[in-house]
Amino acid sequence: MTKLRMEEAAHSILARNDRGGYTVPTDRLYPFQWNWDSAFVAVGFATFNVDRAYRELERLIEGQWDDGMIPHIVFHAPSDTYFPGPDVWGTRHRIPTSGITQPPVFGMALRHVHEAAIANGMADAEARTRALFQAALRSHRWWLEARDPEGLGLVAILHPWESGSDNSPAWDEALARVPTTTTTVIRRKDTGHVDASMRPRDEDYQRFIHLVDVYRHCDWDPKRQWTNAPFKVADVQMTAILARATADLIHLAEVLGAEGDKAELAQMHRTLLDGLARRWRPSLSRFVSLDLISGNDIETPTQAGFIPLVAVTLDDAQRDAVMAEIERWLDGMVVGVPSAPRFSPAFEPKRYWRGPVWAVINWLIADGLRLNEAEDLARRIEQVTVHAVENAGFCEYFDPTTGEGLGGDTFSWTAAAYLVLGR
Ligand code: 2M8
Repeated sequence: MTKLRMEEAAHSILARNDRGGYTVPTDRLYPFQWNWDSAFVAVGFATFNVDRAYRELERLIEGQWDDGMIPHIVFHAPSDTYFPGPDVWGTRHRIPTSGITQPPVFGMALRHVHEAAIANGMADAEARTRALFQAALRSHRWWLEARDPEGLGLVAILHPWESGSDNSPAWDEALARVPTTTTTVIRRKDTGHVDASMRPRDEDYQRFIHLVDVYRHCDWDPKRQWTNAPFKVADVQMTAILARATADLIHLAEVLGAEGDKAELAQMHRTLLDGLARRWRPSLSRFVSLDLISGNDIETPTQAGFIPLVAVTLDDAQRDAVMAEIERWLDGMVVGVPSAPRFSPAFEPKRYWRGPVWAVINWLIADGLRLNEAEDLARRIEQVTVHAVENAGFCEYFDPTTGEGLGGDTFSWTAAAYLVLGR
C-alpha cells in the first residue's frame, strides 16, 4: 500500500473507533475510553483534524475526579464485551469510571494539540487549551500529593494496570506478594477476543482483581489506599512521563501568561528530575524502578528503563551507554524495541507486555533519543515502527522476532503512531 493509502486507512480506523468525540482503543476488546490511549490518539488527530483532537481530550476530562485524578477508563456508554466493568470498580463517580489512573501523556498531548491549533489559526484555541491546562494542572497536583506523599520525587503505581504495561516482568516479584483470592467473580472477556497465549495469565488477573477489591474497600480514598496497598512501585516510566508532561505544561503556562502556575510547575519539575536522576544505574545502562514495599531496586530489564529520556538530559557517557544498550536489545530482532529483551529469562515474544513491540513505546523512546541528540537511532526506530505497521497492519503489538502483528487489530493508538511517526 502507498503511504497515502496507509494514512487513509489510519484515518478510517480512527473514524471507525469514534464513539462520539472519544475513541475506543479497538472495537469489542476495549469498548470504552482509555486515558493514555486517548492522549496518543489526540496527537494523531492533530495531524489532520485539530477540533477532533481537542474533543478527545475534553471527553476524557469528563471523567476527571474532584480530587484531580484522571481515571484510566471512562465508561461513557455500557458494553458487556469487557471485564472488569463499572460494577466491579464501584467508584460511584457521576460518569462511571475505573478507580485507578494511567500514564499522564495528557499534558504532552495538550501541547501538541495547542501548537497544531495555533498553526491552523483556530479561533478558539486559547480558550480550549486554557480549560484543559487547568484540568492537567489539577491532575499533576494529584499525582504528587496522592502518589508521592513521602516526597521521593518519584510517583508510585498501586496497580500494574496503572503503568499501562499490565503484565510486564518488572512487576513479577512485587505482584507475587499479592494474594490470588478475590471477592469479585472473575469473568474474563479478553481471551474470547484474543488468543490466551498473547494475554496475561489467569493468575495475573486474580491478583489484578484482588487489588481492585482492596482499593474498593478503601472507598477509593487515596490515603487509605496508600496505607493498605499490597503493591506499591515507584515507576520510572510513569515518573518520566509526568516530568515531561510537566515541562510541556510549563511551556503552555508561559504561552497562556499563567505565571503563578508556571512557578508551581517548575518546582514539581525539579522534584521529579531529581527523583529520576537517582534511579540511573551505570552498571545496567538504564534507569530502574523502586519497589516501595521491599525497598529493592527492580532490575528486571523492560522498556521502562529507557523512557526517562523523554524528560532527562543525559550526559555524554549516559547517552553513549543507553544507545549501546538499545542496540543490544535490537540485535537479532526483526522489529524492535522489544518491551523485554531476548536475553531476559522472562522474554516471551508474543505475550503482551513481556516482549512484544508497541508502536507508542517506540514513539516515546524515539522522542527521548531525539531530545538527547541521538537523531540517527531515533529515526531508525521510527522507521522500523512504520514498516512494521505497513507489513503487518494496525495491530495492537508486534512479535519482535518475526514482525507478526498480534493482539487486537484496527488499533487506534497504532493508527495515531503511524500518522505521527510516518510524517
Ligand atoms: C491494556 O490494558 C487494559 C487494562 O487497562 C487491559 O488489558 O484490559 C494495556 O495495553 C494498556 O496500556 C492500554 O491502555 C489498554 C487499552 O489499549 O489495554
